[in-house]
Amino acid sequence: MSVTEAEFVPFADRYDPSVPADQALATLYEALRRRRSVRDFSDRPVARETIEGLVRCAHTAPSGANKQPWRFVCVQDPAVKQRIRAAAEKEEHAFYQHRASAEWLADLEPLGTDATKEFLTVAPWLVVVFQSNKGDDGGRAYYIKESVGIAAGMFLAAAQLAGLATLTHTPSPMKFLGEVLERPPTERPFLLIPVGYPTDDCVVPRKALYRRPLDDVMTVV
Ligand code: IYR
Repeated sequence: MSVTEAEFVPFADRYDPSVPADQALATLYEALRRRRSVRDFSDRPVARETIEGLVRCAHTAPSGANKQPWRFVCVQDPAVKQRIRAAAEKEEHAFYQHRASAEWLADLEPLGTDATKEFLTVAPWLVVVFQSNKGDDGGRAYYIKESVGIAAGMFLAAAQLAGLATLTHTPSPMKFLGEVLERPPTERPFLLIPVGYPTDDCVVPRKALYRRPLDDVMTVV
């Protein structure tokens, strides 16, 4: 047996989809289709162990050469959340006042967003996903955006299954997150995900309910 062969382990005993595909998919689809980006968060707490569970799920993601080029900075400290909010609102003011194009502002109109980001101090957790240009071994990483995007998607799905609300927030530019959270220069902010529960009177934009027909997004050849 060659050295390379010796590096492989049997997979069959780790791969046992005991639930029929259609049934498993129906369960997952029912959960995922209900997900909406939420901006009205309550301050109801979420246990650190739950957040850890979400990161564990995200961390199962595939990545280029399995370098796992992500870091999930989970913020619960009110003072740090306050610093993030102040810096984010500064950028957002500039965005809404002069950085955004007319087309972009028109596209945002149905979402009712503005520069005030109360959720950044109200949500019990802000999970800031960073992309690292170094792999787990300190060497280079590959397909970084793709890898981190997949992990972030899995985080959102896990939160949804756990009955938690999330928002995919991208204050622009996001550079301040690296500074506030004292991350090394090898890490760049990718996505800011407030995690918690919606308020009882939380609303979501009607536009958020719409999904393009499957034929618009799926092609079979
Ligand atoms: N970052 C801004 C603007 C914004 C941009 C997009 I694209 C959205 O889908 C929503 C908002 C903000 O958070 O308000």
